[in-house]
Amino acid sequence: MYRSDDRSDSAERTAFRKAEKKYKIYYDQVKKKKMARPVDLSEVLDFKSILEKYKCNGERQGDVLLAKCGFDRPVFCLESRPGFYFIPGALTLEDQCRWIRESLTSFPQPPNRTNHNAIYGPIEDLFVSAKERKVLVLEETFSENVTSDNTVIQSDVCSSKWKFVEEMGEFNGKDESKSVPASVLLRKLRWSTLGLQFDWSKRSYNVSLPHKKIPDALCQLAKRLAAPAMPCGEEFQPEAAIVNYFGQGDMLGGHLDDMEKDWSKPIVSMSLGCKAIFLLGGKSREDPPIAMFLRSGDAVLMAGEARECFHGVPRIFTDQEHAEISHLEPHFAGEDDLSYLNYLKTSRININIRQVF
Ligand SMILES: O=C(O)CCC(=O)C(=O)O
Repeated sequence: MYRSDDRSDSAERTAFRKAEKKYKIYYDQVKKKKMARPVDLSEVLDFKSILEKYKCNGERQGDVLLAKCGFDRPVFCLESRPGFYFIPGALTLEDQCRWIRESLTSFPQPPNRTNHNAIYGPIEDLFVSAKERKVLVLEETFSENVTSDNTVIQSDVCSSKWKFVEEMGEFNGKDESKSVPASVLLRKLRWSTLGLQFDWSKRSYNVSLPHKKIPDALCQLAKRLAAPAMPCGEEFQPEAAIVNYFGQGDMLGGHLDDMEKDWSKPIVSMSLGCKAIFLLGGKSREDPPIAMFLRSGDAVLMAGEARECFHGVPRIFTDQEHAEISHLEPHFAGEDDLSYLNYLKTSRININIRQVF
């Protein structure tokens, strides 16, 4: 699994790891307050300003080239990383809001799996339960034994199931090791999988696991975004997606996405919510990675040789640190939407969509 990044001594010394350490968030205690340590961002590629400069003077900027692909907005690529494409502001505001909502409500719903499955089994309605301050508790039923004097005693647990209950009432008095607030589970939601389900323990797609198709509107969006990186005349077929959820201080360690059969087809990766730093390395962890900002609405495509490149997300910026989510805030300002807004202020969501076969 990518989050348990390889931390052997040799991995610690690679150029990729050095960059991760450079951009990762560290905190200092300043006058009893926890403050994010300032980091030098001068080498981070900023496609938003590259796009603005391009619109003004159409000039090429260093390693960055404009892809000639007939897409309806500028698509950039990197001369040193063939197969990598960056589409700044690819998603409309409406799309960003829609997929943020879906990522928190429908995408983690069973039969889609999440990182919580391994411990709690399938969990229904996590986001709504967090909003309603519910608590997940382990409900156990016991087998009953009758003693010789006809006393009924409860003995072994014969079945157990996690279920949400109201915070007050039923939860009171429960054993705390067998209960967890929905809000904590929402904060600890790291991934959900759509379409064909990925089996993280085997690092492969398990077609026998029950699954629903990726929603049609998301497929259409992915097909449109994938077009600049598709082999001529072919259409992208979205079959699986991983939704990554990042909270404050979370990172996604350097990894390769190598579980799909055909690397000529791109991975379509969309960013939502707080700004992040993305590291695009080379084929070896020793290759110094290129750092770039990812903002809400940006899309990245990785196809061909870029599929063989290590990549990861060492840092997200929250609303206290120029997360650049102010354009989203008015759209989640209604009373019913405050839970989305509270979540968004310290979170980033990434949806990456894959053609598996
Ligand atoms: O969060 C991102 O932008 C990258 C996600 C990613 O690399 C992955 O899920 O493989």
